[in-house]
Amino acid sequence: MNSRVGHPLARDAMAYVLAGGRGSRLKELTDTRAKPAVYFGGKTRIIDFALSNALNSGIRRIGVATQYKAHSLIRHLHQGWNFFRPERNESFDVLPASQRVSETQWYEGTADAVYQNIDIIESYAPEYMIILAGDHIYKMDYEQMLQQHVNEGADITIGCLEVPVEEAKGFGVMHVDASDRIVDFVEKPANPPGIPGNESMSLASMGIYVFKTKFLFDCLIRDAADPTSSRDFGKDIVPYIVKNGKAVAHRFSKSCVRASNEEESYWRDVGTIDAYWQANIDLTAVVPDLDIYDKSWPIWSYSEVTPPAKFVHDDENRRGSAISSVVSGDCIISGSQLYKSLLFTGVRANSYSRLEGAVILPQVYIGRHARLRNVIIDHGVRIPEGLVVGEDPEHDARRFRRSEGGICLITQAMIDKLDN
Ligand code: ADQ
Ligand code: ADP
Repeated sequence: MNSRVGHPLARDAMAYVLAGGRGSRLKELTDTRAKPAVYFGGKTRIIDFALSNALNSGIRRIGVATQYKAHSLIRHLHQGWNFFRPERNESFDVLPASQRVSETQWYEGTADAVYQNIDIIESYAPEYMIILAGDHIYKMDYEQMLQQHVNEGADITIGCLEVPVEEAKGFGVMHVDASDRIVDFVEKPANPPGIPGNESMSLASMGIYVFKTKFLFDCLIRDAADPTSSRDFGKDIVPYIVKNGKAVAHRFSKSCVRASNEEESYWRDVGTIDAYWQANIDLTAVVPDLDIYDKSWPIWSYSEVTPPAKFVHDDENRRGSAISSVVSGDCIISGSQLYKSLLFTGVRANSYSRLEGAVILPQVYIGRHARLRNVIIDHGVRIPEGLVVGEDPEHDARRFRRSEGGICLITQAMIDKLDN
């Protein structure tokens, strides 16, 4: 199984990123943008992780299927992912649900989002397809998965990881035999089965699938002719192949790209306010589990040219300072203090303000004397002078979106309603 077939398979593969989902548990953060377009980690958006994995794995053909609120996602892809050249056999296609097959039809499910673009994929004649979700944070070498797929002669290879049983309800859950062949698969089971011998954990699908292109097309065409199908990989395509073909599990631990001193294989869904806040704040740790400074596996993104971040000792003798924080370009921290916070591009924080556990999206302005603890502040919000958040939970919950874990999400609409 470890023997490699020698030739890099990534160059014969096309990555197809499903980026149409809303991610409704992120609440107002996905009111105007799709989950894959949500900002993450100071300079990047969530989708950059799957796309960078594809690029770093050697894949040079990429398609991105978009649907829900795709404006800022499409703009980001055009700005940041526009360096693919047809003369080098490279391609990058943004594929909005554009009613190519029928004039009234959006993408029905994830399988339909591929089916409706079969002709575009065919025009590039990739030998393998790797289907990815555009909404997870992880670093993975897909070449390893392609190699396993070919070595095993599988019909489908599914990326999987172990998750606690109580969290497995939101995943496709599988059983494998001793050779990691999948013998059973249930999509989002109410009572997720545990791993034999380790009942507290379940083997969950990461929603990453490798196919030979021809086999995938046959499956999609058969599925499209079935009026009872919901046209979804997890609900329809995968269960069918597990039953009628050879489905193999690929363990994420075999192909995750680890930071040198890290034990854990890092994968996060960041699908809730709490998970999103935590994964961003984790980057302020002394040695974060996710290494965004690793030059061997860079996370590519659109990044505007910015002046450097600046820390100002103001004329009233307040020191602008940041401790254990991540601060992006074009931020000016003037006479205010940051602790364990992550600032995206272009944030202005003014005198006497204190931020702790703050995830601040681009172009936010923070007025004087603000005290903000455990917050996420959306793109472009203007925080009024003296705003205090994170000291009175009930008061916060009346004004802002307060999560179970006590994190306040603040948008401009919420600020506009204050004092009215
Ligand atoms: P879910 O997490 O429910 O399950 P799903 O809603 O199917 O994921 O979305 C998968 C990806 O497709 C997401 O990136 C989403 O943005 C995108 N998407 C959703 N609907 C789309 C559409 N109509 N057009 C284009 N893109 C769309 C899946 C699998 C599970 C697996 C989990 C892992 O079904 O088996 O465990 O992913 O997260
Ligand atoms: P997101 O916050 O996900 O980027 P928005 O569309 O709400 O989504 O982005 C709003 C911000 O993007 C605004 O600050 C605006 O100045 C900027 N913006 C809007 N349209 C464009 C564009 N065509 N090119 C560059 N920046 C833009």
